[in-house]
Amino acid sequence: MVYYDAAETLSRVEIERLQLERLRASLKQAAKSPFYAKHFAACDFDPASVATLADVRRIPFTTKQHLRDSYPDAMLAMPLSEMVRMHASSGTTGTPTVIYHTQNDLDWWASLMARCMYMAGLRRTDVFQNMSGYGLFTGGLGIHYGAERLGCLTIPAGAGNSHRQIKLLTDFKVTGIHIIPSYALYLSAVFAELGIDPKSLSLRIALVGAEPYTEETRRRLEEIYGIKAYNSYGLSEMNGPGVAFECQEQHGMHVWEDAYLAEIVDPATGEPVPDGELGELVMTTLGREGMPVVRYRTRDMTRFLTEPCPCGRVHRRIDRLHGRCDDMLIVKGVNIFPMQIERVLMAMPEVGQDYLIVLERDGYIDNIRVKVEIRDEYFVEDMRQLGALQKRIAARLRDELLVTPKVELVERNSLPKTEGKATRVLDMRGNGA
Ligand code: DLL
Repeated sequence: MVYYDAAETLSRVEIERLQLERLRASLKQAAKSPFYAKHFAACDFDPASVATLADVRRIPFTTKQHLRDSYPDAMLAMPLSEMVRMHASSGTTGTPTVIYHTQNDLDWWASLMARCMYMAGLRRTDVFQNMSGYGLFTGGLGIHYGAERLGCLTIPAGAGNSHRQIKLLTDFKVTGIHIIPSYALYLSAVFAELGIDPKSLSLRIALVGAEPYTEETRRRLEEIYGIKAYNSYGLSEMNGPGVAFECQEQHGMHVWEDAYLAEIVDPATGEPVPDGELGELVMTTLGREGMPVVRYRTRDMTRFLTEPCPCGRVHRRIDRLHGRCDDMLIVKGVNIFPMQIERVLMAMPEVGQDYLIVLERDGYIDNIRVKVEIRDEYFVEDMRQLGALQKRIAARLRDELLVTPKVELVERNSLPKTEGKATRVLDMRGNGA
């Protein structure tokens, strides 16, 4: 195995020994914060009593609401004067959640990030363009410091301004990029408009994450750009990017278990699910000193992959994220994840790079309408052909979802665009939906 950090080569026994040692230290550190002092006392939990990794289950979960209630700094385990940076989650609803970092925390995060990038095949000789928003969003600075730590020439392009992105990519012979999947799809349409084939650039590797996407989308991106696209998972509460990342096998993401303790639980009961079964990911920081977070309910649905990874790393892998538990739509009594819809659409060559799911209420009945962008060459004037395409898409969606959605074909660039993560679902059902 070619590795960046010796921690990648640890055996299962060594990982678990290290985790226990770090968990004990981390819980002791957490107890210094006003929030965890109270949280632990409320359940009569003494960090010194932890003898096995399973003992963590005696601690109640930390939720997003706890983080909000601790706003702005009740989770700090060290004085504010020791903190050198804060980030806030991209949460679109309510009070943002703030995460603080000491210099040690940032150093560790940067080296975890560099480890991910090296694993994906990037080296110090690469020219790396970070196309995600800088600022409070961790995809900017988080990835940026990782790329610099690895030694890449790092271009902090930020989000949006597609013509400038393409100019930078071309003029500086960029070989590696970080990009969110919805923007990568959108940018490919801009390339097409400009008559530039992205394959003619020097690009080799893309780090793609921060929002759910399907294997079909990955394949589409790899084909359009002529690259390898690696899935990258993280969340602000656990630093940001660099939590779990694909190796060159591109089959599930290794969670860096020397830095995080991962559990997968039944979202309804909070009990662990058997390995291999779908559940909600729960994460604990094992090394963050400024603001440790214990048993955080991510709301993200995934499963542990149980087969050993051919790459040789034994850090456990999680499956591509199925979406968040709160993203699940219930239409006519059927549970639907938006990613099921994306999977069907992105496998169809006639479908362009964008779509929108609209939930509507017709009297007492919920309906699902999918607006689908169609590629220019298929947007013909012959109504019969368009009608047939519409029917074909609806039939494929029905096979996957078991309810029949209304399909509306739309022209390129007619769906609303955002600069950050895409909004895939528009709920028009009004209150009480
Ligand atoms: O999105 C951190 C990040 C930045 C990850 C850049 C990867 C690349 P937040 O803004 O706090 O942090 O959003 C975290 O985004 O709980 C997931 O629901 C979702 N998410 C992140 N990565 C993936 C992924 C950053 N690869 C939330 N697949 C998480 C699916 C993802 N969902």
